[in-house]
Amino acid sequence: RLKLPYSKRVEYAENPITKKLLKIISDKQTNLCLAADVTKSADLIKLAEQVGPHICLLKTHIDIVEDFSMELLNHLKNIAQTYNFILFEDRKFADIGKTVEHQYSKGIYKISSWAELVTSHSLTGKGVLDAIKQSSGLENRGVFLLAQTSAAGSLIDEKYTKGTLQMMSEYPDLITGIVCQTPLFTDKPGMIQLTPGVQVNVAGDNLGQQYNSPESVVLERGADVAVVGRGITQASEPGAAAENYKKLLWDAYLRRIEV
Ligand code: UP6
Repeated sequence: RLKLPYSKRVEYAENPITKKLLKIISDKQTNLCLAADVTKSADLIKLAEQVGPHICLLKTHIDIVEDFSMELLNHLKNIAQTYNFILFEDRKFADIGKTVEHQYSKGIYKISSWAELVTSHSLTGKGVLDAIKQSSGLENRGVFLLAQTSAAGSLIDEKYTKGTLQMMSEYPDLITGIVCQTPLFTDKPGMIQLTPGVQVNVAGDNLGQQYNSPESVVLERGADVAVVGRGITQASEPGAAAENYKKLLWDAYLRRIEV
């Protein structure tokens, strides 16, 4: 996985959104995912417009938006189409299958209706994946499973991480990839490693977040797509900051496949 260009990995992917994502990454030459963690609809729309040209994924926590409406999602869908990126809800499902089925498709957010990608914990086992699979149909939805976290003092241990990778292997048609911090599955070019906790010149925050540089996550830690939040959202010019992260991450990727 680590030495293959994104474009060559499309054929290994079994999930359609993984294929779509790999194509977007190659076409736009960006392996940057924005963590669009803002709490007002207008700010989210503005951010998506500024950063859209530079990202492959726009990751939301839709439940932090104070003035949420379906109108917001129509805006985001349009922007995603204009700039060719994928909407990705970082819901981190962690309940029994039946409850996840409801959380995925019902309630005010109706996540399955607009997010082509979601995150899920592996904590409660396969029922979660069966629930998502049942409600979405296989054609156009993908899941990132969380196998490690960037948070300090996390209770996730090696056994949990291994078990998560086992789940990934059992659902190759549904799983787009794994959220993790180290290169865990180098033998699977059809799976994407998504790595959050990325910022330049900052080590962490006061709530346990731990950051690594763009170069280190791609070259040492095996990231295929890097998640950057506050490094972009809190910059004076988010568009310019995103462009800078895009360049740093893409250069690191070029070095990785060439070495
Ligand atoms: N995220 C992490 N670490 C994980 C999993 N997910 O930081 O292990 C998510 C957070 C946030 C984003 O929920 O949306 O990635 C990181 O944002 P930041 O760059 O502002 O710290």
